[in-house]
Amino acid sequence: MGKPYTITTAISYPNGRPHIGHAYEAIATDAFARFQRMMGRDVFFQTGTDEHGLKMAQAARGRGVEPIVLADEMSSYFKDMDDRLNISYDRFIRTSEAEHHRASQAIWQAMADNGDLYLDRYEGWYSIRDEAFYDEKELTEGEKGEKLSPQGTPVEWNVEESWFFRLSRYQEPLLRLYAENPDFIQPESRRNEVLRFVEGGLSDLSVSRTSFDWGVKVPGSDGHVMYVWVDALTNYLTGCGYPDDGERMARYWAEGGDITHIIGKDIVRFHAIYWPAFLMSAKLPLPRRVFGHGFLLNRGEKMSKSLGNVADPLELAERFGVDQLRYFLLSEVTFGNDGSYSPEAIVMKANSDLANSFGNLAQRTLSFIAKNLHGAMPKIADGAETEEDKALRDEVLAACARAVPDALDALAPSVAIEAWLRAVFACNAYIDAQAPWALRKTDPVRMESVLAVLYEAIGMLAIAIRPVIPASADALLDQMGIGGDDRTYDRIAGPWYKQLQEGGFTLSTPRPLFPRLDLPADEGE
Ligand code: ME8
Repeated sequence: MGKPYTITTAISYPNGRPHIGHAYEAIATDAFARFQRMMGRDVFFQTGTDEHGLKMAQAARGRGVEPIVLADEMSSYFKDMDDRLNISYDRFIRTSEAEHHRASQAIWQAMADNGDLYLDRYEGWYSIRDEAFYDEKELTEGEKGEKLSPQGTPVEWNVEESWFFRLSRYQEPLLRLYAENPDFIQPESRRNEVLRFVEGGLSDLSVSRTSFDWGVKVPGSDGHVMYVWVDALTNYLTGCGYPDDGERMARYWAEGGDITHIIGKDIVRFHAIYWPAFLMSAKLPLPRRVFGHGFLLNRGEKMSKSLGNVADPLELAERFGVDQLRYFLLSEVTFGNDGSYSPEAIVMKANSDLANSFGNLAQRTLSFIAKNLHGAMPKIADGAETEEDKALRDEVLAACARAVPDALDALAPSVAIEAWLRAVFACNAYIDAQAPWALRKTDPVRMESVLAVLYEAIGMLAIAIRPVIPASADALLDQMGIGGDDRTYDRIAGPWYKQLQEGGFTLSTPRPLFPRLDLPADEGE
């Protein structure tokens, strides 16, 4: 096994069904996890649901059920979504699990032992929708003069006895952390926001509630449940074996470990400020980086239940295909920026890049081989390789073995896909220029060389794009006879092609992978 690599999504509130924003985060994180596995890393990928807190308690009350009943039902939709979208998580965690309660109580105890928790009275503003406390100075005014959080959600005045975490103690250690690890918060814009916030001073944080009981019990303090974010953030440790499984912790949550949190931009404050402060207090290792991705907008507009424009990711996947949706989301949106989706945009992208460019390249090359060479692997005669052949091979190899992995390692999927697509275009230009169908009569030896160059290039392209469109890429690789062990970045250059030739592999008539998608005429009005 290679070096451990831990990667997580946020855990979602299962107070409703998953939306496309949840799918986006899961898909991006999945592509990174698959990529690292293909690099030989020992990957642990965790996702799940965040089931405690007032928001869940209220949603359950609204339906007249116990919170756990709502959580059981809704959490299963999130898991179904992940399974349907081919999300290769190693662990789907639910914060209502006993194991997670134990981890949360253990980190609480560790923070208490460090002298960072004290009992006091909380008076201040709280947003149930954000499950967040806000300072008076952060609030804005709504249209009717009501107070709103910086996220635009309603806030209420809250007074209760509460445990406090001495966050104020951590201003200097946090600023040092950011200074010493410039990549801790990404992208840059998010880092600047956090820096400004922390430089402005940190107040102690209320970390328990007494007005409801749907949460993790505070050890030794009857009537208190933990503030939902304390237990939610701890989910990352639970999955890594905290507090009992030292071996697992040493593997996936170690000092200097390669630990990445992928989250949305609205919850960067919790992950980049509270979370490292809790971990420092409990004397636990810190993650390596927190990436705050952008928001998905429906045709440029914020999604909301009241606007009725919240897209169901499963409906989109059903209609356009899982890999088409994955490809669209990862190529269309620069990771870190907001992005917009619409059925037309998905159809356009899937048709132009997958059906017309890559799919067509594979389909016409492979069916030509199946038909004209009876599926036998084409060969390049000794010394017959031309400058054009070499140039294409070099270009495709550079994209697939360097540009794509470099970009995926840097959490830049759209950059990876751009490099990949340029290599696909180069193959299409090559096939048009070499015109193997014309060579069939005039120069069959040269025709075989051209087909051999293309076969190898298509194989490399299929391997390189696996993290993004795993099912389609694997279906193509299956057809091409390229085995599982060869589907990694370090074996992209072979010797698989040579082995196929020597082993006498024969190609069957290929099945098309990417049907051209149509949009109903009345769509998008
Ligand atoms: O925040 N586009 O849960 P959540 C892209 N339970 N991403 C979006 C999005 C959109 N339109 N809307 C939401 C929570 N997200 C907490 C997390 S982690 C210890 C606890 C992202 O269900 C959002 O930014 O509201 C977050 O990363 C994830 O979806 C879950 O959001």
